[in-house]
Amino acid sequence: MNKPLRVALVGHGFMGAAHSQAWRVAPRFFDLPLQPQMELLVGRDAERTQDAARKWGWAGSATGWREAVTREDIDVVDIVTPGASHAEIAIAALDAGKHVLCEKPLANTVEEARAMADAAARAQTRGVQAMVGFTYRRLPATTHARNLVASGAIGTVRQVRAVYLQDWLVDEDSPLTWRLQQDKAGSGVLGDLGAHAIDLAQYITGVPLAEVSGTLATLVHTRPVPDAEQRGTGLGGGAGAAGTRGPVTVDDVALFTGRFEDGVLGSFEASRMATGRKNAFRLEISGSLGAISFDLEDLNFLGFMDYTLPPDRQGFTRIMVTEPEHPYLSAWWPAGHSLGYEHGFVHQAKDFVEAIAAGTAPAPSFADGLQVQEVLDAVARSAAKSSVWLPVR
Ligand code: SOE
Repeated sequence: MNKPLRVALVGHGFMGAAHSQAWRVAPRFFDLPLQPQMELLVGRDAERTQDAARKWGWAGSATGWREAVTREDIDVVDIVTPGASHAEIAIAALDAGKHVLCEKPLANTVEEARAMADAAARAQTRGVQAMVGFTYRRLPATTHARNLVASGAIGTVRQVRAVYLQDWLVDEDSPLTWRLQQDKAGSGVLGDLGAHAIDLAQYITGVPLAEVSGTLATLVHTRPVPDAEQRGTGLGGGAGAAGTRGPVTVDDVALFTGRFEDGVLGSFEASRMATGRKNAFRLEISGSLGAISFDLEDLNFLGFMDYTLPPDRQGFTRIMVTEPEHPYLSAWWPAGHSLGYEHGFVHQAKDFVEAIAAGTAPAPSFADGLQVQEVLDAVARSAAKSSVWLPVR
């Protein structure tokens, strides 16, 4: 039996379920160098946290995150709370010598993200690791896309198009959850879905964004305040308290263009108002020798176009990314059998455990998370200036 790696998870909403499943499943499918043990689940409400702990298989539960940070028998603190508490918990955990996995976006502000990256750098010198949860990097198709681009399969990257669309805010009476409150979530769709688009575009191209020009819109300005009992994902659904509406303080739609460090332009669109689009994250990268396209709603496939073929044979092919030769897949089902959304989280847990065991810095690091935060902040600052808007007449 490998040495145990004792995990505490802080938060038990939607991401709590995804991370719990990942910690449970990762050691069952992958031969890990350390054995994750699900020790402690932390939430605010004792009864609900206990119920969640029982349901997902955590050994114990607690109502204060400090228990996770101070307990000697905890090695990893996994943070899946709303962004407002990431910095405080992560810095305390790193300073206490715990490895930290933190959900995206890393923080609500650049200042918080910088303090977290500094704490992670300090911790690294003591062999303590920190990683931010940009989970979509860990899907076989996106990792394969990155490998293809790095191998030169599409030549020199010439253009990037990233679109991440959901529609759960189309209903004007969708409740005012934490995701719609700036003090809890930092920003709206920009930080929630835009952060994924930024990270994945930079990850697959291997080139950071250098400058951006953006615009944001809030289209429904008040929403029903949920009653205190409302639980769940923060994604709407469920009733708000009858009659009482409160202000939405974040963006519903975010659009921006970006210039990568090599001069390539990218267009980015993130929306919670895209009627009919449920979790439509599409990324297309055009190169001098070909192109790739990824679609989260069709995640077992990767679009690949070989521009070196004779014109009569050109076109996007759908690579079925389900073979043991593809990233992560040899641990799963026989060839041709597909994976889903949750597998990204399992692969994330696996990669994190391996980095901890090897004593190597995992990616995406908190420094990478800080850089994404800087891009988000630059988009918001650009949007606030509105300086590029010219009247048509
Ligand atoms: C909600 O918009 C959300 O759950 C995001 O917070 C996640 O990061 C994304 O994976 C799916 O959508």
